[in-house]
Amino acid sequence: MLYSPAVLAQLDGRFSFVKTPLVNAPAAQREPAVVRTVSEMLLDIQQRGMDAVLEYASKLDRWDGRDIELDAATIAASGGRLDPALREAIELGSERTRAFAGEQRRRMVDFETEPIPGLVTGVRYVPVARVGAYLPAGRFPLTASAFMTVGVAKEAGVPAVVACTPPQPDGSANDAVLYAAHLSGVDRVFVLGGVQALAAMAYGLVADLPVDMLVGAGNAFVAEAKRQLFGTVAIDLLAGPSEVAVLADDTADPVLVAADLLGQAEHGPNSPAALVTTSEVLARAVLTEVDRQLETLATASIAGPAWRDYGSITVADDRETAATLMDDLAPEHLELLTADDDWYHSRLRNYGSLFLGAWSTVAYSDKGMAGTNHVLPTAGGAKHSAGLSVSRFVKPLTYQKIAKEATPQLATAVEVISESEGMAAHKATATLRLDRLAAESAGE
Ligand code: HSO
Ligand code: ZN
Repeated sequence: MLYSPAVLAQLDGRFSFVKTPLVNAPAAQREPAVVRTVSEMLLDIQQRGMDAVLEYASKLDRWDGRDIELDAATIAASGGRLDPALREAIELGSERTRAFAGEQRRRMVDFETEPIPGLVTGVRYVPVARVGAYLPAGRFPLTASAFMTVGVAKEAGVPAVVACTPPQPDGSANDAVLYAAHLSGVDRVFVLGGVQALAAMAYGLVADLPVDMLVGAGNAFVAEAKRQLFGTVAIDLLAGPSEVAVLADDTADPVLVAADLLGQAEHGPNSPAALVTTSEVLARAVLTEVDRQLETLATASIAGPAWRDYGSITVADDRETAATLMDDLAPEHLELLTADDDWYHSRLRNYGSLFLGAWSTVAYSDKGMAGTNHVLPTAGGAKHSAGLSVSRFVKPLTYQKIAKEATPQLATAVEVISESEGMAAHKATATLRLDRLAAESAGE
């Protein structure tokens, strides 16, 4: 029995506990109209190149015909146009994010092993050569996205990282986003938004050559463009609406829990926020507290509908049940506010990023101050994937050096397997070497 009937009865029907106790985000948008529009645009851009890109920029973003590439001096000067406190905060976030990524990179160590004499196998970690980052600047500019994409790619060792960011109404780029990209080590920046930006990077219409990988979040069209360009390039992941889940017990402060739920519900009217708790008392208190905080929240027009339509509160009988529910939900962000945080930490396996303790909150990572990445799987994607990190930009390339001594064992076994499969040419590559070996020892 997962849910206390007493709680269910009193939660005024706004939360459909029993039918759909936890609500995943809608999967990355794949509405037919979006799919069609994006595929038409990509085809058009592929055929007509930069002319098509500029036409879309003018039509969709009212781009006014200036050079879309920003020169290095303009990028570098962006910091000077910011409020000093904002500038310092961006410097801290950039530094922290790169430091964490650097730690991870240093732990990806090339290695060699010699399973038998004469057979040496190894791994070399080689970064992809060219990355294109999309830096959104829509309803919210998400300044820290540049740390997460550009900065982490640079720390991974990617030689060329280019970025596109959409124009603001006056045609300029957002200075905070630009400064974040600059500190993150971006090589070139183009003021270009949406599908046309991703296509231009993937098809090599800007920055001389096609990129090998596209990263960064955006709206439904941007996500769909990445999905359709996957294969031509690699992508980080397909992010849907941002989500948060809180796992709390009777030791949690309902004021903090409510604030942290609304903290991500603010992203959009379809952003899920889920509370799973072992305490019925906390469940009631959070329900009341969310409504209280919404009364004065400046973004209540977004967070309110998100909470109403995608919010959920689930009362679990015990911590094992709570943990199982969370692993099934596999939320993008998961906060633990319990007396058993360490137990949950070792027990849970599905989440984008985990926040332990009442003093840790998602926004710290969102804004780059924790140093961890905020590009994370949504809509249950955490069951099979982790978020963006240096490891996504680095390919573990294998190699083998094989010498004479290993030949008898390898070649004989390969002959047998190839023979059984009917693969004569494979077999011949082994037989030839065995023959050479025999001839050499006969000649000695
Ligand atoms: N929560 C978003 C990232 C973000 N939120 C940045 C605010 N700023 C996706 O993880
Ligand atoms: Zn956020």
